[in-house]
Amino acid sequence: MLQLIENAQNHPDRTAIISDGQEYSYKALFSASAQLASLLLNGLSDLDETRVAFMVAPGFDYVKVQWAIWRAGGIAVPLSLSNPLPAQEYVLKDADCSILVVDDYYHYFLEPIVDKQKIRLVRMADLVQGTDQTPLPDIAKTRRAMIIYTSGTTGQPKGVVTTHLNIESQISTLVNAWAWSKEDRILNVLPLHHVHGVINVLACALWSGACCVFVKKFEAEAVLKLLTEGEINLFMAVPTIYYKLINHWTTLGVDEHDIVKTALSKFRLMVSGSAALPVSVMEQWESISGQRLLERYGMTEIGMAISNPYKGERRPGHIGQALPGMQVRIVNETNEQVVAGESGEIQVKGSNVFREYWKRPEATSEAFTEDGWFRTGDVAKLNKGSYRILGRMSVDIIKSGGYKISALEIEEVLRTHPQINDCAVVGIPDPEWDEIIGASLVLTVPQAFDFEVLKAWLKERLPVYKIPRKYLIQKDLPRNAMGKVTKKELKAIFM
Ligand code: MLC
Ligand code: AMP
Repeated sequence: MLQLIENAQNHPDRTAIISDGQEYSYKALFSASAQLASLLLNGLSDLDETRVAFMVAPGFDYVKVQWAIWRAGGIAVPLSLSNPLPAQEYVLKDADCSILVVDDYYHYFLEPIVDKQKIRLVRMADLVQGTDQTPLPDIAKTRRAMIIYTSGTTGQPKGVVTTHLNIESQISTLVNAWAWSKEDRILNVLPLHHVHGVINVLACALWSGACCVFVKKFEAEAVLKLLTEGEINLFMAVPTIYYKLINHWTTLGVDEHDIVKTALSKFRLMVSGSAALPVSVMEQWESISGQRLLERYGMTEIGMAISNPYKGERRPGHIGQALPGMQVRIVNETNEQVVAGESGEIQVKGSNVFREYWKRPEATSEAFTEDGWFRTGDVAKLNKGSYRILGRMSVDIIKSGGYKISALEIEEVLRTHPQINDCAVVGIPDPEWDEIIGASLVLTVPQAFDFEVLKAWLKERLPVYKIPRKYLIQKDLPRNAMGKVTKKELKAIFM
């Protein structure tokens, strides 16, 4: 049996999940996921890596579905809750999903594309109490477990495939490094189609016998209130979330400031990651909460690779040291390891590292060096024993609100607009979002252009966080002698 699920049997009566004001024990999760696994199997003995997509709100049902897919031998493909229909359709097709599990709310949203996909639809409402439970297959840990879609330097997102072994390794690395225990209680405010929410928060909690408390959506006031109630002792988020919490804190009175500080200073640990933590945010949060944030570095393809220490110096502006079991090196353009203090690409090796990009053998082989190091595309240097991120190799990768976004993907969509002749998209530094998206447009008839109409048009094609926030109307895009758009120059114009 998979270790994560076997662990649940060690503490059947402990609370695994709190969602919608209800508490669910490990025993309940174990038996509900077995029932749903039987339903997914539908008479088969093993799903044999069938891709099972699911669009289910954060909470007990989400975890039940994830465990059921794994226990039935399928590959879990969590869908984003903020993608518009074309983006959902792309994932369902690209991953060749044959089963789609939905809760009632998302069923109506996905209905228009379900028929087209010829996919077996399983509604949470189909799972009535008392469904017969059939024997579940033994799952070899080398089998594929999950596909998470992430943007890269290609136009369309790629499916990152991890095996059960990868996932177990990603979880146990963090459980040990950050001293997780069954006494922990974490608040999960992150989306559950990315490793930060799925692995670092949810899976680490359940592996440890701890409790994961869900909110449906991040909202600064409600989250700060929950954090100060005294029940939760762990929190992990992207820098934008800490920024928004700080902003909300500034609207509170002195008495409330005292309550916040007293409650938050009791937390065992607070972590920031998925994007660079500005030193100003780290310092402000420390003065508000008494918590020195632990910053760590990771990626969908590798889980977490580098972290500041749980005990020891958490250095502002730095991501720390290689996590146990992970090998990290910095290389120059010719792929030679540089000496400490020199900058270059971060490359990593270890059992955390993913298996492949789904159905993209070329992209997979390009992502690794000949001797098996994964090329992260991030630039860093080792500074007095701690890694410091300096930027990214590609200007076409944007990070906004902790989401990785491909400039090329947005350009491809913009170019299909009838009034846009040409365009270029760049990330513009921003204190709240890390970067915001800027689009430079060459229009057919500039006078008659309406941005509100464009925004509505984009909303049907892209999730809200991929929609450009700033626009430039230009006669032509800045180009070098070879005719290539000079994005650094464009960025400077925006800034
Ligand atoms: C939303 N808005 C943005 C935006 N996203 N504005 C600029 N840039 C963006 N990226 C605007 C909306 O248009 C809206 O504006 C307002 O903000 C509220 O929108 P929302 O959709 O309600 O946003 P919100 O829920 O507040 O989103 C903020 C967030 C979210 C930080 C909670 O972005 C988030 O959950 N980020 C986490 C992503 C994550 O988990 N990444 C990890 C990837 S794994 P208006 O005008 O309409 O009000 C990884 C590996 C690792 O990176 O190391 O962990
Ligand atoms: P994703 O593909 O969504 O998993 O995003 C991974 C990327 O997030 C990495 O390649 C980095 O660029 C970025 N990232 C993650 N953690 C940090 C951090 N602590 N500091 C700077 N960038 C980070």
